[in-house]
Amino acid sequence: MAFDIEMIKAVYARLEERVEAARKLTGRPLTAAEKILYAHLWDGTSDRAFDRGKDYVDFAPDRIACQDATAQMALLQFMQAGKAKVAVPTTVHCDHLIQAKAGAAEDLKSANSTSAEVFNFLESVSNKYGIGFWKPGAGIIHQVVLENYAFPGGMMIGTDSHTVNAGGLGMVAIGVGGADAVDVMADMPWELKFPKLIGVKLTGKLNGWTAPKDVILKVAGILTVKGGTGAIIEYFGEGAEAMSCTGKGTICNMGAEVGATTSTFGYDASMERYLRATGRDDVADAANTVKEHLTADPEVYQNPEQYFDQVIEIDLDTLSPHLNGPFTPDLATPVAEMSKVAKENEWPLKVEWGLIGSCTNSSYEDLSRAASIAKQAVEKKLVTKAEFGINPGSEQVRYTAERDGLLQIFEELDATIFTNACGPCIGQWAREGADKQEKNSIIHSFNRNFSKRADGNPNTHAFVASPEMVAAVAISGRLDFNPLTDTLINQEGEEVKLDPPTGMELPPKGFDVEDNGYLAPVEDGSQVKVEVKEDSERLQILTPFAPWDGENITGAKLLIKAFGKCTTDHISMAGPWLRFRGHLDNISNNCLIGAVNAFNQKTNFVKNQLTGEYGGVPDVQRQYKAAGIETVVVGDHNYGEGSSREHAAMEPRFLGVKVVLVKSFARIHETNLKKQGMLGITFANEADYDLIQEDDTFNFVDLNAFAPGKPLTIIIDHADGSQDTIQANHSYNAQQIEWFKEGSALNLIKKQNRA
Ligand code: MIC
Ligand code: SF4
Repeated sequence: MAFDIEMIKAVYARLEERVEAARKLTGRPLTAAEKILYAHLWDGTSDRAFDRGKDYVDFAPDRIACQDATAQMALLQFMQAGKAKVAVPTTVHCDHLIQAKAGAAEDLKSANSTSAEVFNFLESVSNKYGIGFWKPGAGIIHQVVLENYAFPGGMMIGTDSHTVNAGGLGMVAIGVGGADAVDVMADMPWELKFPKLIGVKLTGKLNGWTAPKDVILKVAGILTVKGGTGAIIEYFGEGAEAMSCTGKGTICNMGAEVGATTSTFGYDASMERYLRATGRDDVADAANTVKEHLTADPEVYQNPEQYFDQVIEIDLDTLSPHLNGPFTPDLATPVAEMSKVAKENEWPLKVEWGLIGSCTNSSYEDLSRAASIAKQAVEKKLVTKAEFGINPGSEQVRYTAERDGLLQIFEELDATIFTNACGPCIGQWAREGADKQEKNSIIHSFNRNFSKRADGNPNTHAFVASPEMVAAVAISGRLDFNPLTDTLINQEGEEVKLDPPTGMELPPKGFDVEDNGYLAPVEDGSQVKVEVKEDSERLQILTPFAPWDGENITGAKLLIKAFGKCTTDHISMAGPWLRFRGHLDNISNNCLIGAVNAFNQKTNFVKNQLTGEYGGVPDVQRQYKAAGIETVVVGDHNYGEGSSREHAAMEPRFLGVKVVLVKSFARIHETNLKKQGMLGITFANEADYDLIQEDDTFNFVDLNAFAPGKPLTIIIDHADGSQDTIQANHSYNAQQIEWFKEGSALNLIKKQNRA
């Protein structure tokens, strides 16, 4: 039986009525995404249709998922909310805190000892508040969710940007910061700006070397890292229907890389097959009874231009495999052009590592397709040139793949099988020699390839590709190898060619697993003790942020003007810092250390206006704080792109930064700033970014009249005595202004709970 089947049935029981009501309100046929959104309104119904991209709407998600690196802060906040139990089904997954080094068995053992304190904390908080707990080694959050919890037509949120993976099973699944999750855990509405709708029509059929990954690599090239911001991407067409459910998951997963709120597909036969194969006949049967409401109305897919804000068409018959990168996931190069492009850009052609895994591409089908290439290497007597590392997505996938001989094929190529966990994808990789910072190339099936992400080396050029392409490129050891046309020389000096991959959508003998790693919470958790040691360096009980004094911010100094790309990895780096995710004071020592200072192009080197000396960002900021001086961070476009980690908002808040002023924000980060009581605003005139100088002081003129839709005026004093007056826009609604006033959204929840 599926988890929470009664909840799922209840969603289906009210679906028809709600979809019908939404059709009346909008007066037209609906997309699949709209049906799910309207079926999950907090108030049940609405008296009007929502304005896409404008209206803030309260939703009631069906479930929540958290991973270990973000769950700590989410649950530390939830503990402050004064509730006995979470209001909707919630799970915690331990996957980010396991380093890939020697191989699964050893690595897991070592993580269980180094992070024992954090795992024990998460296990006991989960037990106390009725949260399902997936132990270290059980798998990567999004694969485990797809295998166990996702259901067509459902809505979920998760404290990880790749929560969107569950769109592969027809959900609207959205990545959020921990404070958003706390709202829902505490039985409050969850607010989201009603998304715009992008339709992607997939004609033709995937074939040869082309995989679902290539669809999203292509879409990323078209939309770029911010082209999907504020929108839900809905895929449809014959090409969508012909694709596996986990393949759809891959596509939805990387929708995070174009900034999309989420991505989804209408319910179809591939989803039904996947539900049945993963032991959820009950969900499949229930979904079949409301089938027509789990996909768009037929008119929508017939005339998509009339119903979506933007339509993209991709012909899968002619789509070619892509390699995206380096340093950004939207730099898309078709394999056939790589030889030319790599040479022009002086990207290292020798590939040192091929990594297969991450929440994006670690399904049974992924492993089987990559294994079909690996097998050819063995049979055709090729010597693998690069090293191989594999992270299966879940224990169920790993167990089944081992039973079916897939992992053994990789082992014949001397691959290391790492734990079922994120591993190198999040910098949890003890890569030998990375500290030498040599220029090199690697290829992986992950979703992100920002500088330093996998191994901490800024000179590692990481390219993103499908698992089968990773296998082929790693075997050849060449970035410019095109398996469609090129040959390789084997041990016997013969010229051989790799045949296109073959794979299995689902294991022919069914999935199997001995211990899936799940721990159910006790019925009544009131007696469960949660321990946080006073002197712990990994966990710290939160102290509420101070409320706003109602005055204009004046005399605020510039902390840093960030130049170019400033992702959450730049603001709050992962890798070695993951260990401090539950300790706000300690993790604040990584605050903005990866951001490039626009005045000297260096990282972690900013001017302290009080002393005139240069120092690390956290140090300088702590000095301002000690002197009682508020500060401003200035940034470029899509500031806060990437992860959902709210540490990127909490750290500056904790250290005393008051304002983040940028050209534009990534959605999750903007919300995280608001939730933590920060002032996140945008230049009304983007060119004003250029006016900001190193010794600037900021004075707000009308913040004391802070109101929705009303721009703010800031007078900037420059060191030479001159001044500029600029306008800043904001997107705070009345409720969010309350968060700002109270000091944080959590402060407001606490106040309301006391009332
Ligand atoms: C990531 O892929 O960057 C992460 C690590 O999974 C993050 C969450 C985090 O920072 O903990 C994400 O994508 O949200
Ligand atoms: Fe883990 Fe990487 Fe997926 Fe983030 S993107 S959840 S780090 S596997």
